Amino acid sequence: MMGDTLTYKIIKEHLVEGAPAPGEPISLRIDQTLTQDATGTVAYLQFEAMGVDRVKTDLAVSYVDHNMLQTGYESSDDHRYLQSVAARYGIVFSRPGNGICHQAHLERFGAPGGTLLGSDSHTPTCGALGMLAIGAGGQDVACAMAGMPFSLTAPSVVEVRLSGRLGPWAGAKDVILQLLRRLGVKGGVEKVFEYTGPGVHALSVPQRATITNMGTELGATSSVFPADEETERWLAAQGRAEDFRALAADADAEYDETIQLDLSGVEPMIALPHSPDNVLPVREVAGRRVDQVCVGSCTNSSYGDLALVGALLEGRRVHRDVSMTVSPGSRRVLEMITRDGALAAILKAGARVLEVACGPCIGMGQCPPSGGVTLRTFNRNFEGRTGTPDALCYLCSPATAVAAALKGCITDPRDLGTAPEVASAAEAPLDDSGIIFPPADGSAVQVKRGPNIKPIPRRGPMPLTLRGEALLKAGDNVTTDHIMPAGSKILPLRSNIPAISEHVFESVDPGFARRAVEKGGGFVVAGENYGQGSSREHAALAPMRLGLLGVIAKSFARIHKANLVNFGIAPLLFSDPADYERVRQGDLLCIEEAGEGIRSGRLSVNDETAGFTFEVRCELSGHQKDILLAGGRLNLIHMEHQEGMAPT
Ligand code: MIC
Ligand code: SF4
Repeated sequence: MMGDTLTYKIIKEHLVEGAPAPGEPISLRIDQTLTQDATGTVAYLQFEAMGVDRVKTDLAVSYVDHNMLQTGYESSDDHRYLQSVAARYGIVFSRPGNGICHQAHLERFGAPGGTLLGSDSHTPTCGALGMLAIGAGGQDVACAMAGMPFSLTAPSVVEVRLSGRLGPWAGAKDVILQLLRRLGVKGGVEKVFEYTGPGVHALSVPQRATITNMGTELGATSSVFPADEETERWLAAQGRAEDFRALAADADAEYDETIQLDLSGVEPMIALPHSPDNVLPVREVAGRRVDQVCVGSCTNSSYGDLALVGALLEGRRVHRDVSMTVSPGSRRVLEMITRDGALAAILKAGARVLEVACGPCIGMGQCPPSGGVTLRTFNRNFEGRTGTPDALCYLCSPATAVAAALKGCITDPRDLGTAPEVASAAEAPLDDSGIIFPPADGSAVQVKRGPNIKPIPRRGPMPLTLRGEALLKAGDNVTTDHIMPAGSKILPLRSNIPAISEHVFESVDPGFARRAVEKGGGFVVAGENYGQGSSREHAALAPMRLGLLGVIAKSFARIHKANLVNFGIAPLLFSDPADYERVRQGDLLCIEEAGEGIRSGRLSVNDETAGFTFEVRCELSGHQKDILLAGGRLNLIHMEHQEGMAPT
């Protein structure tokens, strides 16, 4: 009998149902949840609709970090709603300014060996602490808060065996960019990446977090590091030594795949527009002009990252043609760089310091100039995500970002000479001033709703026949940013599904929303990896509101597929990918006896316009089929309640 991987040790400790083997449907007990404001309002509206009196997980935290501009009353109302709902139901509230959810959770709450479910796709960041941390839609997180286990396909486990140590100018970002170059944005679907080997110990916890954070861009279910002496030291520096527990895979653990990576061979890398896997060594694109440089985001906003930026900018000036911004990942990071002088160096060099928030990463300000080139230490560079449709967005490490800010063009940081040495943490007193803990009994708390907070629309059970137009024919790798854009104009509508649904597919096809309504709903036809990127369930909820019946694609991204099911939209796979070529936008498609087809997993689609029939598959667990046929997860929960059954 072979030993266990770290991933399966945690899975087995939390297993509620199913066989713990790759590909099997399993459900896990969830210890902690996190939400952020852009997905949180809808998550809590759904939680409220479940009629539970208090959260049932060990810990639930509600962060406010995305929607920070408060350009109108909408976001302010959302924040007030989130704070009141937290107090009412026993949820810890992280106030705006306390931190970007993943950085703040890593510092304050993440713990080795636990499970964390978050309504944000970068939740795996806490895998840096030896935690199994998974991103999901808000509905699934709401169910976890209500005490239900989380269902998923048991992942296969890829060992990434690290040797050597990073050279002076190479960063953790370069490691994950190199993996993205090798494996691509769907290389990790239904997989967990588990880091092992002698190279692990030379990486600090925040460096590990950069890697686990961007494992999401591989499409991975999660990424995880062992909990070792470095983890223990780092947790002690956060005043949480008692949360440490040593954890690693068994020495004879068997992996489904192994990738060897020698850290000493990693050189500065950069992702070119418009995909995080479009990666080249920096030196191959050196010399390209740069208009903007942004440091921050949940990927690269730790103390170590910003201390490096401060050290590199010390005594230098940002190039006159470059606008540079720096956003600290947490109040604690800001406090540290204030105390040790890095902040002063950043300011003196001419960079702008933004508030502690996601900021430009989610298009909240700092849209580049038209046709502009922006270099960001972030994790996504999908077309249009910056808020400027024709901007060119590159992703790189903080060192590469500073090199470009100083020179005005893409520059290999090794050209800057000797690399400064920086620590991964600095002294700062522990400070919970940005956190509001809930009262022991919240039953008297009034939940405050603003006029922009609208009830979540629901649809009825799935009809016998699904009939409608192929409203859109899209290609491969459609992102949730394409389906449901974010940015400062649309993000304030996250609590108002009728209003936000008018923006579905806006950047791809401005007429989509109106057409969908006029035609009374229909289908989307797409290629591989449909719905990659964010966990935003708005990318399912808003199309549901427009009448979308199903998406027929060659393959789906994990979280989005689950979100489609949760809102009663059928995720269907072409049995023969060649049929994708034959269906045209505007064709009338009809699926008879849809319920039986969903149950059996095979359905036949009649393209009435073109006059042919093709087969599609519906690959879902039994529970997911129940959800889909009920027209969504909340419907099913209510049906089960009415039948007097406890939710499972
Ligand atoms: C993102 O990076 O796209 C987001 C914004 O953090 C999303 C969540 C959202 O859309 O609210 C994510 O990654 O899940
Ligand atoms: Fe925020 Fe960007 Fe991280 Fe999403 S990827 S959580 S928007 S910083």
